[in-house]
Amino acid sequence: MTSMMKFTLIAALAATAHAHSIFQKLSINNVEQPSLVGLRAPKEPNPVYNVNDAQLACGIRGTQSDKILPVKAGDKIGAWWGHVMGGAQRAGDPDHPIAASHKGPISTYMARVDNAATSSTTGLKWFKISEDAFNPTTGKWGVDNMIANKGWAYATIPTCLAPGQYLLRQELIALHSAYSALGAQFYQSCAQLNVSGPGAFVPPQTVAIPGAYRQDDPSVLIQIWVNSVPDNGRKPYQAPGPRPMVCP
Ligand SMILES: *[C@@H]1O[C@H](CO)[C@@H](O)[C@H](O)[C@H]1NC(C)=O
Ligand SMILES: [Cu+2]
Repeated sequence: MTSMMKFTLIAALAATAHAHSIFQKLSINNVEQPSLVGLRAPKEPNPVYNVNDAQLACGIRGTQSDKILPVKAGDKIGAWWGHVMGGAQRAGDPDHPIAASHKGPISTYMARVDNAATSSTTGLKWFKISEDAFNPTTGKWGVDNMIANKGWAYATIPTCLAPGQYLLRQELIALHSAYSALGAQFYQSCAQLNVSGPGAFVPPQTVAIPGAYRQDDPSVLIQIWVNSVPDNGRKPYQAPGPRPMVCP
């Protein structure tokens, strides 16, 4: 084997081992925003593994926009995922928007902040607004739906929500190696939003992130491979954390 062949082989193996993803762009009612505008996002497509890591809130510290995006309660927010910053790593990249092996749920949370551009992520009170976990009838995970949507996963700002500034956190959990301790991969970025609207609802039930998950939660430490298929044996799967809020 020549050294170039060896290098190519090692590079290919490395790329396979690190076929991760970054939530790096937003849309508001299907209007795309420029890359990273209004976002706090990792620079590299690497996940958080430890559910007690402070970076579970908004991802591995990377870029932080100085923009706060104006949205209305009821708006449809899109999160766009790409294999590396910018999207595909190369033409025909099979691991863009994420490797198909990375089965798991996609959940969206929000937390009220005083200033979405500058707020710390420590001590925030998060509530879930939507989740796309797993359909045991079809065997499709939230990640499968995101891939079918060319990297987009959506959530709607609850119509009843009190106006104000919020961080919106979308989390993708890849469960393909979650059968062993610290095997689940947590990917997330946070959008900086200024929500307007007639609502007044302040969700009474909130969680801390980190804090909401345990490393041995049955939805975090889980063998989803049954007979070599990553479909959880078609058994129901509940994403970790609280259920999404509902407007009164
Ligand atoms: C948020 O929106 C409200 C209502 O439209 C507006 O008065 C306020 O200036 C906005 N704040 C920021 C930081 O964009
Ligand atoms: Cu990965």
